[in-house]
Order: sequence, then C-alpha cells, then structure tokens
Amino acid sequence: MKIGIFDSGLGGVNILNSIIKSNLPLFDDIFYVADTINVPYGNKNIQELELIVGNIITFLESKGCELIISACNTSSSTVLNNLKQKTKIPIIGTIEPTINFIKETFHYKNLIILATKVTIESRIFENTLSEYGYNVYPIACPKLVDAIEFKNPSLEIEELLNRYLHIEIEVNEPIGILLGCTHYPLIKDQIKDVASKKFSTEIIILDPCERISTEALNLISKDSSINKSQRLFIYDTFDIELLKKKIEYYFKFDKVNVHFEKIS
Ligand code: DGN
Repeated sequence: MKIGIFDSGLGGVNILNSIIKSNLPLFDDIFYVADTINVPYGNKNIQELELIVGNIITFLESKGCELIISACNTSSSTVLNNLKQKTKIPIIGTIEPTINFIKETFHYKNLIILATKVTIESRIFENTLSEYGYNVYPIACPKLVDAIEFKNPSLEIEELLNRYLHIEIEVNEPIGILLGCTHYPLIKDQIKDVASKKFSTEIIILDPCERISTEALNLISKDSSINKSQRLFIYDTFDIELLKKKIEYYFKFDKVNVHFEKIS
C-alpha cells in the first residue's frame, strides 16, 4: 500500500519517523509533503486551510496513495472531516488516536494542552477530554511552529514557552502536557524543562506521535496486496535543501532510500 503523509512543514516527520522506525514491512512507497510555504497552518482561516489541504490531498492521490495521514492537528481538528467526504481514499487524522492515547496512558487529572491557535479554537481536545473527566488547560502557542521551523532554537523557544506556560495550577499530583501539535515533540525536552521550573510538581510529557502512526499501521496491516519497495519521497513547497538540512538535523533515515523534491 502506498501511503501519503502531510503537514505544514517538519512536524509530521515525527509520525513518518515512527512509521519507518516500526520496521514493519507493510508499506510500499511513502510520500511526505512538507507544505513549508504555508507555515504556519495554525494562524490561517478555515477557508484557506480547506483549499491548501485539499490541494495536498489531490497531489497525494495523483501519486497513487491509498491511505493518507494528516499528520497535523490543525487540519485534523478543522477541515479534515469535510475533505474526507470529497475523496474515496481513507484519511487518518491525529485527533482520535491522540484522545485514545491520553485516555489509556494518562491517569491523573490535570492536563495542559499545547497546540496551535486554530486547534485550540476548535476546542476539540478541550471538549472531548473534559468529558473524560480531565481538568483541561488549553494553551494556544501561535509563534512556536515558526520558531521551530525557522529560528535558531533554544533562546527564543524558551522565551515563548515561558510566556505560554504562564498559568497557575496548584496541585500535588503530576501534571500532563499534551503535545497537541506534531511539531512540538521536536522541543519536548525544552517544554519539560520550562514546565518543571514553573510548576512545583512532576511534569509528564504526552507525545501521541507513535500512537498516531500505530493506528495508521494497524490499517495498513489489514491490507493484503503488499508490495515492499519501501521508497520514501519527501516533497517541500518552499526550499527543499533547507528541509533536507532540518530533517538531517532532527532525524536519521538510514534504512530507506529517500528522494527529495521541490513542488509548487
Ligand atoms: N504541525 C501542525 C499541527 O500539528 O497542528 C502545525 C503546523 C503549523 O503550521 N502551525
């Protein structure tokens, strides 16, 4: 089965990476689209997002993908349901696997959700997770994706995290921090450091990327027509050399053959 994965840049590579690391001989070619020219999705309006994401889905369909993973909470929490109805290909979003992951693994009450402005405004995590009994603290982090993609990390990111995590939570038990944007696992150590200084209790970082990839792989493993060529095509809508450098900085894809290409 050929699979397509997309995000507005580097974030979804966390999910791509988990799929490759799983080492399962289940997939055929993988096509990853980093829509870096449109970073950040998290500050766009819904009409713009629907158009942009719709075009990526069409592109992945044209490559023969039989399953698409929206490796982006911003599009998964907003336009994905509409777009799913316009294609016959199954599309997996991030929201359900993330909620399943929290329910099954986080057994305390207090849960901070860090995500883009659009994801937080959709209230999808807030509403569902409150129904499951969590005390939810949603925090929009509008400048974080830009800082991860384009800035020289540490300082600015630390400053932003200090600002975003400026809330009062007085509890004696651990606080969970859900990484509700696929870019945030790239800075999870920094998030844990800043939060640990702010709150005088244990911080549990909740990174759902592996769970998202596992739910996708479960679907793929039901597919019987498996061809195992396992090539990886990575496309960027902005600057392919820059993306290549960023991917080499954060990840290692030494088991697969990677082909990089700029698309418009
Ligand atoms: N990685 C995207 C997400 O999970 O929401 C955010 C990308 C962006 O452009 N803000």
